[in-house]
Amino acid sequence: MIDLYYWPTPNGHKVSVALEEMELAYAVKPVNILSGEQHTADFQAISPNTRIPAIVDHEGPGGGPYAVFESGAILMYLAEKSGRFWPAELAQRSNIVQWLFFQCANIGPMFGQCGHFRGYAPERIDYGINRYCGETVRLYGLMNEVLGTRDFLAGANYSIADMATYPWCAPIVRDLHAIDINDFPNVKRWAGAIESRPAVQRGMALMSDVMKIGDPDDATREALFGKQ
Ligand SMILES: N[C@@H](CCC(=O)N[C@@H](CS)C(=O)NCC(=O)O)C(=O)O
Repeated sequence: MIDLYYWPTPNGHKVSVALEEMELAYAVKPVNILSGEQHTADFQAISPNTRIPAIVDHEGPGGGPYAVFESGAILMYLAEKSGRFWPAELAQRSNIVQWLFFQCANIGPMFGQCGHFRGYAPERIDYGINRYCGETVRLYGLMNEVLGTRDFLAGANYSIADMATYPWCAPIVRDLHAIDINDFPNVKRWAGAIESRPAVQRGMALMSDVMKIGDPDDATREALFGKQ
């Protein structure tokens, strides 16, 4: 059994989707990041950077519990463990790892900051919006180009790179980022194909009743960003 330390956000969804896709048994351990539960010592022992998602695999590599933090590392761990979405051939696997790192190093941070300056900053700061939302549009353009040459980010097959990227391009997140998906027809086609997968629908629906993006009150802002 795998414990999933989770809250319904784009980074959380990467792992709920992957667990559903790989048909691995898991138990959800909610970590309410809006009320500061990520800052407890117990959670920090599992996730040193005090961010969700994290997992504890109770049948880990030594036979006992094994904790993994950072969503990209979790996806690679689950793919290796399940043998699913993890091709044996080196070039195919490396393509997946490249696009997974691309997500973790670019899409996540830039889209995240675009959302921060649009939906969370206590005052409007045009420089931040222009910088990060400009990068977000550039990255959509890059994905649109790539997805004009193949069905999925890393090639012909759906992979953990797509599982990592799709939640950041889901409709509720696009709204926050002021992205019109019709400007990026290949991304639109790719997102539609991913959205139609039952495992994606189950993973994205996990705890969706408490999902809230943007518009924080003062207590939530303090839990997420500390005292300003
Ligand atoms: N690089 C990390 C980022 C994780 C992350 O930023 N998680 C957010 C939710 S999407 C979080 O836990 N935020 C709580 C906080 O900022 O205190 C990963 O990919 O796992």
